[in-house]
Order: sequence, then C-alpha cells, then structure tokens
Amino acid sequence: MSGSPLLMQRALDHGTRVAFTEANGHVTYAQLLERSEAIAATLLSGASDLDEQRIAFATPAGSDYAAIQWGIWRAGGIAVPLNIHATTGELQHCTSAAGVTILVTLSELREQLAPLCEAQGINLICLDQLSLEQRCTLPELDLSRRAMIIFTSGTTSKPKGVVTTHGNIQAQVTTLIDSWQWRREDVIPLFLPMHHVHGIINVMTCALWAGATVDAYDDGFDLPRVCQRVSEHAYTVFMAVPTIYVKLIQALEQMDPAEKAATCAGFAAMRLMVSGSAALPVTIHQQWHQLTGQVLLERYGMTEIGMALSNPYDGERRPGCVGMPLPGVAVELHDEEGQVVTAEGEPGQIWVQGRNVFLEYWQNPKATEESFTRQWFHTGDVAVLEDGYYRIMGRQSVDIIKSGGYKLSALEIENVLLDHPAIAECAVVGAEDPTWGELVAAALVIRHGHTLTREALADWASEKMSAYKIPRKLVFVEDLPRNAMGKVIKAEVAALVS
Ligand code: MLC
Ligand code: AMP
Repeated sequence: MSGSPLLMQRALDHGTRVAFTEANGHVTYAQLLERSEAIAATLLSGASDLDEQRIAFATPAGSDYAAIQWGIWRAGGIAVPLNIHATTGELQHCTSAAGVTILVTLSELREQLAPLCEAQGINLICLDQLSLEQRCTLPELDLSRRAMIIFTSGTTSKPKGVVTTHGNIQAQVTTLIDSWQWRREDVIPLFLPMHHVHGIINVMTCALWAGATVDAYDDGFDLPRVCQRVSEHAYTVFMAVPTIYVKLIQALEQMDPAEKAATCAGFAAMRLMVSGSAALPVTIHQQWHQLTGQVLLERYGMTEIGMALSNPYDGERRPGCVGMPLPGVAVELHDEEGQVVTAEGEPGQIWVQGRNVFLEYWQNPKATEESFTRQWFHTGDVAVLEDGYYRIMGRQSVDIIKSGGYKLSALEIENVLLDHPAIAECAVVGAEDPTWGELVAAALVIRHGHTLTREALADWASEKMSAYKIPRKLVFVEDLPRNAMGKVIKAEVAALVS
C-alpha cells in the first residue's frame, strides 16, 4: 500500500469493519480496498500511471461511489464526481471543461450518459461489467498530486472546476476528525448529494478515515426512512443542511405522539449533530434544541477550502454564529481596501489560508489569480467577529444564491432563461424563504405578443437545468429597474419579487 493516499492505507487497519450499510447488505473496508484495486487496474489498462487524467463518475451515494473514487485515486487519476440529477447540458459543461477521458457509472445510468460520451469521445465504463479479479502494480502518489475536481457556481455564468490535491483533502479531513472527535464506532447517514464537499468530505471521507460506518441513501434525502432509522437509534452522528432541519421539524410536528417521542429520543441520543452549507436561522437552532435536546453545531465552509470555521465540540455552540477557525486553518477579515479588520464588531470579507485551501480553478489561471492575495483565498463571504465567535453576515455578490444548501449562479440561470422565446429580458435574485433559505426568483420582461406562465416556464426549464435552479417565484415587469449606467439594480429586483 505504499504510495497510496493515507486514507487507503488506514483502510487496511479497518479491515473487516463495515464501511457501508446499504439496501443490499454491507461492505467492509477490505472489500472496498479490493474493489478499488480492480477498478484502478481497469482504468490503467496496462499503463503505469493515469498521470492526473480526469476520470468522471456518476453514481449515487454508497460503496460503489467510494470504490470508484478510490480506484481513480489509486490509479493516479483526478476524480470528477458528477451530479446524477444534472441535465445533459450541465454534464456536458463539466466533462468538456475538465477534459474527461473516461466516465465510470452503473448500468442503469448507461443509456442516459451514452450520447454525451459518444459526442465527446469519452470511454464509458459500467462498474457492473468489470472483472473484480484484475490486479496490477499501482503508481506511487504524493500529497501534491491533484485528486479531485468539483464544479461550483460563482459569479461567472458557468460553474468552475475546483481542484484539490490529496494533501488538501487530507488537511480538510483531519482537522474535522480531531475537532469533532470522529471515532471508529460512529455511524452516520449519507443522504446528501455526492458532487459537493458536504457529502463527499464531511460525511463520507471523514467517516472512512475514522473507520466508521456510512449508512448510504442511494436516492438522496428520504425523510420517512431517516426518521425510522433515527428512532431505531441507528446513528451516532448526523450532518445536514438547514433546509433538512426545517423539513425534519415540520415532520416531527405532524407525527403522532409515540412516533414523535421515539424519533426525538433517537436524535437526542446522538453524540453530534452538525448544520452547515447555509445559514442556520436562530429560530431553527432553538426549535431543534426544544424538540430533541440537541445543540446543533454550526460550521462554515466552501468547496474551495473545505471547512474553515466551527463552533466547538466541547464548549458553547452559539446560535447564529459559526464559531472560530479550525486547527490548521488561518482566517482573517478584510475591508474593501484589502486591509485586515482586527476590531470586533466590524465586518470584513473572510480570507482563508492553510493546507486545506484548494490548488486552483481547473485551467483558469485568471480566476485563480483573482481569488488570491498572496496565499490568502478570498471567500466572497462577509463576517463579523463577536466575543470571539465569527458570525456570517452574507455574501459580497448578489449574483450568488444559496437554495437548499446548493450554491447557484444568478447569471447562469439568467443565461438559460434568455433562451426562452417569450423572454426578452430577465434578472434573477435569491428571495428569502423559511424552508429553502433562498428561493430562486426572477423578474421577467415578456416579448410583445407572447405569454408565459410559471408552470410552462418550469416545464421548459426542467430540460435545461437541475430542479433546484428553476425559478420558483416570478414577477412580470414592463422594464427591469436600472441605474443611470443601465445596470440592473438587483436590490430593487429583490424587493419586487419578495
Ligand atoms: C427542490 N425543490 C425546490 C428546491 N429544490 N423548491 C425550491 N427551491 C429549491 N432549491 C422542489 C422540487 O422541485 C420538488 O417539488 C420538491 O421540492 C421536492 O424535491 P426534492 O429534490 O425531492 O427535495 P428534497 O429531496 O426534499 O431536497 C431537499 C434537500 C436537497 C435539502 C434534501 O436540496 C439537498 O440535498 N440539499 C443539499 C445540498 C448540499 O449538499 N449542499 C452542500 C454544498 S457544499 P415538487 O413540486 O415536485 O414537489 C457547501 C460547502 C459547505 O455548501 O459549507 O458545506
Ligand atoms: P459552496 O460553494 O457550494 O461550497 O458553498 C459555500 C458557501 O456556502 C459559502 O461561501 C457560504 O456562502 C455558504 N455557507 C456555508 N456554510 C455556511 C454557514 N454556516 N452559514 C452561512 N453560509 C454558509
């Protein structure tokens, strides 16, 4: 195992422990290692090293996902996880921007992915058709090798590929292992999407690093099943986005008293419950505490940096705050001139430095350079320090929306909407919402002689973008509000749609 990432070397020690429980049974660490070795040998197909070739994979959460990811890493490739619910257009962007050469998937997704692979000359491999007997000598890897590209939306119209090295991933994982006291006995449910760091790093990779067990949901968040498993006291750790806590509170309030008591008792018995990816409203923090006795640990992170700020495992977990820098992560606040803000109570943009910080945006040196000052990464989020705890105040750009924990680009959605024959102009903003954090909202100027309904637009848009990007609130306007320079005033659009 020399030369493999430490995660896999550790898996040798976890051997017969259960790595995943899933619908068809369970998979041990030893089986995961064996399967990933066969996948690595298949991907290498006689070569000695993939030398950072980009290998995409599209599989639901579970042991197949982990075996493919580890197989790509062990063969020396860069893993590019795809959103299994993305439209063909969205997938096309990721595979072509990353220069993907091979896509690994399950046979049930073959038909859906074959045309894309044919069009781009990508070799499509179905996991279930592989021989698990294959073996070969695997390459030596060091921590500076690129390991993963995750696509993230930002202030540009198309998502950018965030490149992390094995060293970055190791730093992102180990700081959470220590700070949140991960242990081998832990069992965690995994129902988050597997193309973002919350599911990939915080839940799956931390659990596998610790030798713990992941209970995988292959079709995303399934509220009745989660509550059932919680009431059976199946889990010790739980991690979710605020929207999930809102949905759980709504569900608990509708349960009959016996079911509610059993489910609340299951939540109460866990050693750790974490919220992140979007702001957790103080009211939800308090309601959750009243219902379950749990004090949620809120933390702050980003695709580019993993986790940066966290409330303490032991000590005060302050509602509305994201705590302090994790070990090994340096955080500073900077004003608009780039000067460090040291006074408590004064807002500034969060800058982050550390081994956790990503290497680069894939083949985009300009965007990479613009995001850093020396080694400090500019997050675009504004925070304030209050009594030693950071509190997130919002984002610098109005063009970034967070809905259900997904980061969305208003510009990307506007570009899609402008393809609709009835839409002459549009402006997309996030509208505050108690369940989703923000809802995607749009002000539309309709072309003369055309009509458009919300339902017709939703039908049309579902072919072009993932479900969470489709505007849920629409207002029809004669003209978009603009300033003297002709720039759309998004604050006025937000007032129109709210
Ligand atoms: C779905 N729906 C939405 C919506 N998404 N409506 C409004 N806004 C949205 N954003 C609608 C669907 O169209 C459908 O409508 C209904 O809600 C149910 O859809 P669903 O997909 O079944 O929803 P559900 O499974 O309940 O999904 C909610 C969710 C999911 C919260 C579980 O959005 C999710 O998994 N979010 C997590 C995202 C995440 O992991 N982000 C982390 C990024 S990393 P209808 O009409 O058909 O019923 C990061 C860094 C960090 O941020 O710090 O962690
Ligand atoms: P992503 O780019 O999808 O990784 O999302 C990262 C963004 O999510 C951050 O830049 C923040 O805007 C937001 N975020 C993550 N955690 C929190 C939190 N606890 N509170 C507020 N915003 C958060």
